[in-house]
Amino acid sequence: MPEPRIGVVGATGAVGTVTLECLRERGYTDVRAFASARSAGTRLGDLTVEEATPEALSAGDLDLCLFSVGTATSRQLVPHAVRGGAICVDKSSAYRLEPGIPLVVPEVNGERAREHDGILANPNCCTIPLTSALKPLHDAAGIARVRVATYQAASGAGARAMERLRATEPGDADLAMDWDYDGEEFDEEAKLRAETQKILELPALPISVSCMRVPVMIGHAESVWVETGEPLAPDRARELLGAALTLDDFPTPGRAAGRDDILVGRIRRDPTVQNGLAFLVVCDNLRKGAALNAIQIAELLLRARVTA
Ligand code: NAP
Ligand code: 2RA
Repeated sequence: MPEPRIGVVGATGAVGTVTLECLRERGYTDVRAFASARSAGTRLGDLTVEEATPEALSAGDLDLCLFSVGTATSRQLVPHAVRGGAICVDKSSAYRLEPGIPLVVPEVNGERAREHDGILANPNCCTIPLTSALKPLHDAAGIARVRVATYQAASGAGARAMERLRATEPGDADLAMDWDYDGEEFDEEAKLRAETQKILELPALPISVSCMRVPVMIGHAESVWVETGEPLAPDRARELLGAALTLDDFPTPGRAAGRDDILVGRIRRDPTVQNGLAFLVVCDNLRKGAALNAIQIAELLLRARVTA
């Protein structure tokens, strides 16, 4: 198969720079970097950043576009890249809940990727580890209810937020809730619930979410409480979770940062409910939470092209 011609749109951002790194690590060489007019002409290693205009993206010389720009910019630019013939994997929330657009975690619902019509959506960086942990538990015992508390790193809010954290004195660091608030919940909480329901194909699954930004550079952690339909012993849950994720007694963002796998630990009974389990999942939000998952989605399609 010829080397895919890949455009990374949002290449100067927190996710975009890691996307370029992951592509390099995986041996892709025909890669172009796109960002706004502000960054056009700047250098990223041996790449010169191009402006992501409708004309450039629709020119017909890209097979795959990996978008990590804001939601409004994705809505504006993705259709042009599709028109030019590229398959687009979008990491914003623009398309995630649109009917007919696959929202994919390869290890959870990779088979859905083939149903695309040019656009595939990459889930929120908390949804990817959460669904990766819930899927094997659901397959074994059925999931009846989920409660989640997140501890999300500054890099989840982008490159500028990382700079702000670097400039913060340790004694001044604080928790934050920097998402849109509707008076009851943050949009981040609604996204995590709705995306999880879509990926697991459990639209009525009760999920209660509470999100928090913590002064950590990389790595989102989530405390998860699950009620299963059938009893599931913690030892059996550990076997199931260990087969899908990486067991770690006390996973932390520091231990997950820079890794491609999802860590899971503190697996125990939740004695406050019937059939209750509690555990902690942690992953690098820029890698498996964003850049890497999107590349893995694309690889499902590239592989399918080779075997077709
Ligand atoms: P970021 O660090 O702020 O980067 C934003 C990128 O978008 C920059 O490269 C920026 O280019 C580019 N951009 C902005 N306006 C543009 C325009 N009009 N045309 C072309 N490019 C434009 O943000 P990020 O954290 O990488 O997040 C990017 C997207 O991924 C967001 O939708 C976010 O929700 C999603 N996401 C992020 C994470 C995470 O952990 N950070 C995880 C999952 C999903 P300039 O440098 O030229 O401004
Ligand atoms: C966050 N989930 O951490 C988002 C990524 N943009 O805020």
